[in-house]
Amino acid sequence: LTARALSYASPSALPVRAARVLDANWTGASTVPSRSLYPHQWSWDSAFIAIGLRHLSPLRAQTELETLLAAQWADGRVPHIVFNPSVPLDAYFPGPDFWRSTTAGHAAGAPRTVQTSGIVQPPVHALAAWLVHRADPGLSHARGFLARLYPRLAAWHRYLLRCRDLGGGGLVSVVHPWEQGMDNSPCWDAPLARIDPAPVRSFRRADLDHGAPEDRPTDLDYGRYVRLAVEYRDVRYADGHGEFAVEDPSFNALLIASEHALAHIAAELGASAAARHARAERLTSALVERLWSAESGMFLCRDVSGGELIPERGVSGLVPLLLPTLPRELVTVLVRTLTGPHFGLGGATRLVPSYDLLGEAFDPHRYWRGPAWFNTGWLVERGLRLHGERAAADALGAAVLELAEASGFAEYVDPYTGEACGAAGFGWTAALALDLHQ
Ligand code: 9YW
Repeated sequence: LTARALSYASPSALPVRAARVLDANWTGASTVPSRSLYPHQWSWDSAFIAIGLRHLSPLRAQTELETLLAAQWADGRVPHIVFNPSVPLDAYFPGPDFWRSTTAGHAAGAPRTVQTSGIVQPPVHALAAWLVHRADPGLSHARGFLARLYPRLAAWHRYLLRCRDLGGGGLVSVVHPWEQGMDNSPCWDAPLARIDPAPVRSFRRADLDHGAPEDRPTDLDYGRYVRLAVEYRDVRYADGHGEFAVEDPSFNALLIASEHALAHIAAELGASAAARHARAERLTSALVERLWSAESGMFLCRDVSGGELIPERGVSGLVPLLLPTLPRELVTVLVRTLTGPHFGLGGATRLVPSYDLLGEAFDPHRYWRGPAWFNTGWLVERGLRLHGERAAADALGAAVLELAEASGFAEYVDPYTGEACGAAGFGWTAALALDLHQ
């Protein structure tokens, strides 16, 4: 073999290996999070994936977001899953036969030609669209990328702000743990405890065909996820009727970051950015007013039905670090919490754990109850860098790169040992490592 063929046969460079994962997960118009566990298009995965893909192919990155937004509902919601019709129905639960978007979602304006879920995921899309545009402004202008996406992104934010302010304090609520994206975080335990679980025998968990049961949410969790989703579907996805409503710091912080990005997009298109920056400011104030806990040294979730802050420290409460106008004293406290005993960054851990190392529910392997995830690592790295915490940002960025590659681009890792957990060849792990490598 020639040296070139050899290096091709066993590439060790991170960009090559990350590109291979993204190529293997590419379906022609979008990228799956995982070929085995998640064989459709997921909303916030696609945003993170586009952020990495822009370094590999700006065209594919634009297409990724366009495909997702083509499945937007007329009421503005961007569904959390866009189903691939060529994937067998039993490959993922709950599938299109469960969500029934084209019938149950009719009144809310679900698209007719593609099947989707009826819930949403965090609004990272405008931020992703702006970063994708900047990777190749020439191509973006030539294809009218921002001009076509802007009205859809604006409608998406409008849906959240008009239909999802269930607490009445100006923030957006999620109505299902899957919406916030950290499915079985201990932050949901109290509000979920009020939900009567659907019987275990009424559904089949396809996720257990691919994931170890001890790494996944429990059957009881799933029973409650199913109950909440069925109830939302049965009111035809009308908002304001459900038993579960939580204001989450990460979901709202991502909306604010995306609102700032939308302001940049508006300016690029020749429109005024002022109203959007002002709205982002108002949202930042509401976030601080409603979700900051001085006692916990971080943001917490608010249980809207119960009216209380939920006294659990999840990584979600650190994500607002990425907000440009967060008061400096809060930044200082957040960095102290991040590097202190609850998250251990730079000491016991190198990648941010998803939950309090000292929390009663901590489990280093069970999904969002302790393991470290690469998307939250990327978000916190961005926040640290934005606020001038350069050494901590450099160390976290280096850990993302090293652990992503060493784990085979795992879905998530043990926060102490870096041991790979969940699916291998995970889309956003590869994409965000590629982004930080640049
Ligand atoms: C599910 C696809 C999704 C992610 C979520 C993660 C998990 C389970 O997988 O959700 O069945 O949707 O918690 O954040 O978007 O990667």
